[in-house]
Amino acid sequence: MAFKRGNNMFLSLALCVLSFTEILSSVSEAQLQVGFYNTTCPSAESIVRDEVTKAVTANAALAAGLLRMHFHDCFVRGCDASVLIDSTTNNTAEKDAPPNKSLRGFEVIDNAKARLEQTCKGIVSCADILAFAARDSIVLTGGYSYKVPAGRKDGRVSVALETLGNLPPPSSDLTQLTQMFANKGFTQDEMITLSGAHTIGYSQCSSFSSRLFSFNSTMSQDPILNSTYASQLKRQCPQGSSNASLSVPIDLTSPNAFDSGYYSNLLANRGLFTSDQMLTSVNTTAVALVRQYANNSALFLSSFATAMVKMGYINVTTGSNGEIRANCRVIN
Ligand code: HEM
Ligand SMILES: *[C@@H]1O[C@H](CO)[C@@H](O)[C@H](O)[C@H]1NC(C)=O
Ligand SMILES: *[C@@H]1O[C@H](CO)[C@@H](O)[C@H](O)[C@H]1NC(C)=O
Ligand SMILES: *[C@@H]1O[C@H](CO)[C@@H](O)[C@H](O)[C@H]1NC(C)=O
Ligand SMILES: *[C@@H]1O[C@H](CO)[C@@H](O)[C@H](O)[C@H]1NC(C)=O
Ligand SMILES: *[C@@H]1O[C@H](CO)[C@@H](O)[C@H](O)[C@H]1NC(C)=O
Ligand SMILES: *[C@@H]1O[C@H](CO)[C@@H](O)[C@H](O)[C@H]1NC(C)=O
Ligand SMILES: *[C@@H]1O[C@H](CO)[C@@H](O)[C@H](O)[C@H]1NC(C)=O
Ligand SMILES: *[C@@H]1O[C@H](CO)[C@@H](O)[C@H](O)[C@H]1NC(C)=O
Ligand SMILES: CC(=O)N[C@H]1CO[C@H](CO)[C@@H](O)[C@@H]1O
Repeated sequence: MAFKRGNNMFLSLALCVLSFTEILSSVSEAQLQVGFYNTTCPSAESIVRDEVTKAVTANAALAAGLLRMHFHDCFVRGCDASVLIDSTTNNTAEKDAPPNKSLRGFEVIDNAKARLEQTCKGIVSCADILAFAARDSIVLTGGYSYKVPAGRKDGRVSVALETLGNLPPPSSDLTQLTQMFANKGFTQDEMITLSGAHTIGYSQCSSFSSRLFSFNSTMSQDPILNSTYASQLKRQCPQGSSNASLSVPIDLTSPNAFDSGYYSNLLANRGLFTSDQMLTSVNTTAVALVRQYANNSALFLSSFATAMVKMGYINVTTGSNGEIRANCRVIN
């Protein structure tokens, strides 16, 4: 009896210790930390900033490319740099799926990674490099800076088909957008905030040409689209052209400035994608936020920074899971 009780006590104590360690480790595995590389690679963030600055100075449009890449990374399998992996003979990777069209800036990440491997080999993950680079791109184009919690590990899987169903197409309506962002833990307001990334960057014609030439069976042009803007787009993107090198600014007024111009465009029916324009076309709650952002760029910029930190947490792998890729394009 005494033995039994003692045994039980020992057992429950052991269980207690076990579950306590389990809780500790699961907490630390779910957590990212600002300044994660403070001691292991103190120059990590400045090296990334330096490479992003060089690239964006040479080609301002790369800022948009790097921001979009972080989004495409996080929405597919979490922020694990799966978007950077090259396809192999056996595997078609995310970057070779249709929504990858015009992803750009891969070489900026490669350059940062090469320097980081020289400075602190095997320490800084590609997923963190992407998160830093997206923040730096926002800052370089005039957005608000924010601290990037880090400590992500790189994944070992990248599957082209997984982009479908995780990345919303530009033809999405408000319900679809709200749902696809809800699937990643975002509210409709946060979806509207993150869509503001379209204040910088460019798009190929194919992402919106149906709004100009084949809207539906009775109308060739989307009637919401401002007709002056539509004419301008038709000059830039002639019907039938499949030239992938043609591109137009998503925010026609300031494609390299991180401002609230995107929302003003929506209110003037100059949203480039259906997915953009739908933010003002059906739901009064959504329109109210668009108006607020159009009228208060400081509110937009600070909400955007907050939403980016949240995006950077989507299904991250940390601790002993995952790896630190030596080359961001190939799993170790
Ligand atoms: C709301 C749903 C979204 C849809 C439907 C969407 C769709 C698109 C499309 C179709 C393009 C143009 C691709 C091309 O044809 O060249 C694009 C570009 C871009 N997207 Fe989005 N996107 C969405 C959300 C986001 C988010 C959340 C971010 C970042 C936080 C983002 C950042 C960008 C940037 C910066 C570009 C310009 C890229 C460049 O110039 O290289 N997008 N997006
Ligand atoms: C890294 O250093 C910064 C600045 O001193 C500090 O705010 C941050 O908490 C530190 N992070 C870690 C994980 O040590
Ligand atoms: C592709 O698959 C074959 C057979 O499963 C395997 O032998 C080969 O190593 C794989 N190649 C790569 C690059 O993964
Ligand atoms: C994380 O991944 C799980 C499946 O592994 C999925 O059910 C969940 O929705 C994902 N969470 C986010 C925020 O994407
Ligand atoms: C085409 O779109 C217009 C404007 O949204 C709409 O009124 C009309 O019913 C649509 N026609 C068809 C055939 O879907
Ligand atoms: C479209 O925008 C132009 C200014 O660029 C404006 O003059 C015109 O009234 C707008 N059209 C409509 C239908 O709102
Ligand atoms: C495609 O567009 C680019 C950029 O405008 C242009 O330089 C190129 O000549 C075009 N190619 C063709 C085949 O029209
Ligand atoms: C508009 O969006 C709000 C906030 O997400 C939602 O509660 C409401 O049901 C939506 N209304 C319509 C008509 O879609
Ligand atoms: C913002 O709204 C106020 C009225 O509430 C208006 O006077 C002002 O012009 C607006 N500013 C912008 C940039 O739209
Ligand atoms: C930049 C890039 O990797 N583009 C690829 C996107 O996917 C298509 C196939 O859907 C490839 O042809 C492109 O090379």
